Amino acid sequence: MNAQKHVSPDRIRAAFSAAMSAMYKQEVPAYGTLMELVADINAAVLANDSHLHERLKETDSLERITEERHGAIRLGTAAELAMMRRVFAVMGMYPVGYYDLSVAGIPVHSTAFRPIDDAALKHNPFRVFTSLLRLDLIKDEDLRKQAEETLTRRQIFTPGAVALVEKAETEGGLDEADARRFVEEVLETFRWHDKASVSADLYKRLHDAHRLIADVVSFKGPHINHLTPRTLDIDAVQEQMPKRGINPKAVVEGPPSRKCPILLRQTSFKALEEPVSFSDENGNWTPGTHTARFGEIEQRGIALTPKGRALYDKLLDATREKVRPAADGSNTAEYMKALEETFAAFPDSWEEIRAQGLGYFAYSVKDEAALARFAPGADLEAMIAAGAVQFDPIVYEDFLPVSAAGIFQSNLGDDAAQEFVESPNQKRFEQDLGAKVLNEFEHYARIERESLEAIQRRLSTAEA
Ligand code: OOG
Ligand code: NI
Repeated sequence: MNAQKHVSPDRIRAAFSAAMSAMYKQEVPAYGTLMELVADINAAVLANDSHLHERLKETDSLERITEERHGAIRLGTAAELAMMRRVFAVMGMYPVGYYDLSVAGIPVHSTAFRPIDDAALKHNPFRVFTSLLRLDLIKDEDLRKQAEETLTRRQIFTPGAVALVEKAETEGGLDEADARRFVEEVLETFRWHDKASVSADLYKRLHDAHRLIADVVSFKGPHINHLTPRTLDIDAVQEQMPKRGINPKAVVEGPPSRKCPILLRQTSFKALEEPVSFSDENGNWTPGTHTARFGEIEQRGIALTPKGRALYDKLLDATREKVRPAADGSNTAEYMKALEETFAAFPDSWEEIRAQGLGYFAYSVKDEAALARFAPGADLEAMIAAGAVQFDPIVYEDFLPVSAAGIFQSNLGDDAAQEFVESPNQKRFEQDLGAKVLNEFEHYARIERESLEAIQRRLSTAEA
């Protein structure tokens, strides 16, 4: 076989991410405006912070700083999810994490398809937060059946895309020309269709059951519903969105702004009401509107251990018990204040976060000469104290269910809050997916452990 002629999955993913960005900017001009704002603010932050500027240059990520980090889609059937897994695998993206959104009144469960190892993330970090609609949570049986029937009739992948996935699987990759065609074919699945595949009447009934159900069932495919670049100052972007004519959601999701950032902060501009048309049985089109597509930004911090995550969840719950952020923004200042006050209980230095076992760190050699004085099996704390070993926070590359719910809600219209019975069902999700998802905590723990093992190996070889 001619493996040497195969394009690396990382390069296919990078090409796909760039193609998605170009398509989405054209489809949703407000997203282009958001990208410009993010680029301006990132440039301003870098101009004021030469240390950060140097670090990004060293880690080779300066040029790619405003490239998209993730996007999101919502699928309708198990078969779509299983095929989507195979499509993403061609691009080196694998399912990580299980997110149950039913807790937040949204009838989906989700995973994120993403590059896993460090080199792949550095090459191109693009992930797709992928949700599967849970028709089992629709009470109206008749409507559920109609939704199911509508979904089984559609084919969201082009024949070309399916053929190229099969080819990549049997041949172990794609050559240059096939990789280019693959990106073009796969892009079609994510494209917006303003002609709905249901009647205005069915759309309304789906919409009344839940806006998200209408979004998934009524169209030919799972249009990309947002893309998300990285910002170096999320509060500045949030504040300046209105000045550029885009309407931000009420609050930034996640932890407050801190010296030592933890997990993930994110915010979005609210989804736009867009013209669509519905078909009737005579083939006539009736005009209407649909609200689904938006733009988002994110800023990431350290990955937390289960202990750190439990503390984060506890503090977030405590904040929301004090002030529940209103969708109309009427208590935003109050909420942000409560958030900051409550999170004062979360240590804000890397030393303390490490000492309390709240976050994951990667360890590396800081000073060879100092390290040479230690024997195999040496105590980590002693090596750190001697300046031989240093630790750096491992960046959280995954998502947060409460934040995701906040992003969903603000983009479904502010009246969309609804109750569903909380019913996580990871087993069912994995059956539908045709694979197990990687547990994100185990993954970060492994990165940390491997960094420690590498140091111990250095001690043994130095001895020999
Ligand atoms: C996905 C919302 C979740 C995030 O960044 O947490 C998400 C959706 O609205 O389909 O993308
Ligand atoms: Ni998102």
